[in-house]
Amino acid sequence: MSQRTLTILKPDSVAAGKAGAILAHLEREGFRIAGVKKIRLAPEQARAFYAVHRERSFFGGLVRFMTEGPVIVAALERADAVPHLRTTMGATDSQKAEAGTVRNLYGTDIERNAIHGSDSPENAAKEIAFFFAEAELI
Ligand code: IDP
Ligand code: MG
Repeated sequence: MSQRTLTILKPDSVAAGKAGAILAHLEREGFRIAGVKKIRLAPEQARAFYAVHRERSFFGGLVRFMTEGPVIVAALERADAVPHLRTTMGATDSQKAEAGTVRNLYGTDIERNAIHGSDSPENAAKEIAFFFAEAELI
């Protein structure tokens, strides 16, 4: 059964001109792009998106990073999209991400790690609705 997940190509990826390469990597992994847009997150939006981390010491830095420049958000579809995207991304810390993963190839460290991916089907549905109306997904 096909599943949807949300990805964000973070400001580091977009600024480095790697958005196309990362989307191509995801398509090679069998993800279909159901919806995509380039936006600049407002601080309030970044705080809301990462609200689960608001008590963490890295929250302020994360919000600053996510709002420093434009991002590309995309709703992706394939079988087991949520776990498969997490595997394709690699570990949170780019320095520890497995060889050939998006974070290993394009990330820098534990904060500037190139890409976001939803961590559960429930959060994927919420995160997709955060950025897309159902009519924008094809
Ligand atoms: P994930 O993106 O692999 O799901 P989370 O733990 O959900 O990782 O953290 C969300 C984002 O917050 C990470 O992708 C990264 O950009 C940032 N982050 C996580 N842990 C740290 C940290 O210890 N220091 C700085 N930034 C962090
Ligand atoms: Mg997470």
